[in-house]
Amino acid sequence: MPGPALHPEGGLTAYRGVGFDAVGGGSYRRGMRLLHTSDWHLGRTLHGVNLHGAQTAVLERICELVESPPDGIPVDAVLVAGDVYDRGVPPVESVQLFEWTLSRLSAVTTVVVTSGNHDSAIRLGYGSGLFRDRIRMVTDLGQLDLPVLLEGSDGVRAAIYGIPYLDPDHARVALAGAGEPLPRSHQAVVGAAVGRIRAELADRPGVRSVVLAHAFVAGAEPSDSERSIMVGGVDRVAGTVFAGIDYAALGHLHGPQAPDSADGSVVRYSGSPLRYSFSEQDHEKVVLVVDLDASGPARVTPVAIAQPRAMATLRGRLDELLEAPEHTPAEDAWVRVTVTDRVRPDSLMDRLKSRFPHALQVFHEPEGAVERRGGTTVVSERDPRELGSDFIAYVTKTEASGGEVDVFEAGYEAAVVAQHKAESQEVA
Ligand SMILES: [Mn+2]
Repeated sequence: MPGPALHPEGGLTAYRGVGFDAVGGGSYRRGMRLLHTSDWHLGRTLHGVNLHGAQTAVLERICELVESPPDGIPVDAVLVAGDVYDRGVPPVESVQLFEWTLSRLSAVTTVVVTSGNHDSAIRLGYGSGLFRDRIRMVTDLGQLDLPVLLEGSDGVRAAIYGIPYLDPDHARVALAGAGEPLPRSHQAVVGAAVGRIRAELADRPGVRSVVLAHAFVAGAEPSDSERSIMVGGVDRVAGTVFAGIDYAALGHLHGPQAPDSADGSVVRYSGSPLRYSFSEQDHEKVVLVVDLDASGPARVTPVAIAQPRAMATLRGRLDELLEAPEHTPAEDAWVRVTVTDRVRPDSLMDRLKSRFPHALQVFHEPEGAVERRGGTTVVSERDPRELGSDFIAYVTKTEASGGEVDVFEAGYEAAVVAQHKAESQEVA
C-alpha cells in the first residue's frame, strides 16, 4: 500500500515558480505551504436566519484561494480543525456543501479534517476508511499518531497529525492504555495525545511537525458562539502543551488569535470563516496561510475572507434610528437594535424592518429606567457553573453556595454524558 497522502511534484506543477510572495510580503521562498481553517459550523443559523448561502460563499472563496493562490505558490494541504458541522445530524444541504467543498479542494491538494465538539465523530468520519491519498478524516483517537506525510519543494517534509475533539470522560480511559485513567481534564487528555505524537515524531528527524487540535487554550478570547466544553469547572489547556510541535492548527474559538506557546512552537486559531454572533461583528474573518521552511518558525499570514453581509449594533430612540443618516450603512447589515423610547413603540419590529430589513434582534431598554439586575439568558454557550449560580440566586433570593453550584454542575454533566450516550447508541 502506498504511503498516505504523499504527493511529490504531481498535479500542482503549473503553479510552481510562477509567482512572488505577495501574500507574505517577503522574498520568494517555497517549502511547505498549508492553509488552516476551522469552525465552519455548516447548518448553523443566526437568530433564525439560514446561513447556507453565506456559508457557500465563504467556502467558495476558500476553494478559490487554494485553486489560484494570489502569489502563485501552491497549497500543499488544507487543514480543517474541527466543527465542520454545527450539530451531530446536519441538514442535507450542509452535507452536500461539505462534499462539494471536499471534492473541489482534493482535486488540487491534500485535505486533513478533524472532528470538533459540535460534530458527531462517527457521522463526520463516514468514509475515512475509503478516502485515500488526498483526503484524511481523523475522527477517531486511535488515529491521532498516524500522520499524513507531505513533501513540499526544496526537500521540506512535514508530518501532519490530527487530534479529534477529545471528550475527557472517554479519552482519559482510551488514552491511558492499560494504566489508570488519566485525570479528568482537557489538559490531561490533550497532553497525552500530544505525548503520543511526540513519540511518533522521534523517529522522523528533520521532518516538520503539524498538529490539528480542537481545544480552548488558556489566555485566548472566546466569543458568544462557542458551546461550553467545561468539565470539572475547567475548560482550558495550556498553550505549552504543544511544545516541540512546529505548528498547532487550532479550532474551537471563533476569533483568529495567537495564544501563548512554548518557544519555537507556533500555535494559532484561524477562527471561523463567517461571523456567528454579534459579539464577532468587529472580527476580521480569515484563513491562515502557513509557510514552513526546512527550519525556523512557521510563518503565518492571515488572508481576509470577505463577509457576505455586515453586522451592526444600533441603539437609540426609534425616530432617530429610522432617520439618522449615519445608520445608512446598517440598512443592508444584520442588525441588533436596542430601542430606548420611554414607552415601547407600537409595531416596533415592522417599523425597524422598514429601514433595516435584516434586523434580527430587538431590545427595549427605556431611557432613565432604574438599573435592575438583568434576567438570566439561557444560551448554550454560557458557562454552566455561572448559569447554575444565577439560577439558584434567582430562586432562593440569596447568593448560591459553592456546594449548591457543585450539585448543579454534577447534574449538568450527567445530563451531557447521557445525551452523548444516546447519540452514539442511535447510530449503532
Ligand atoms: Mn466551533
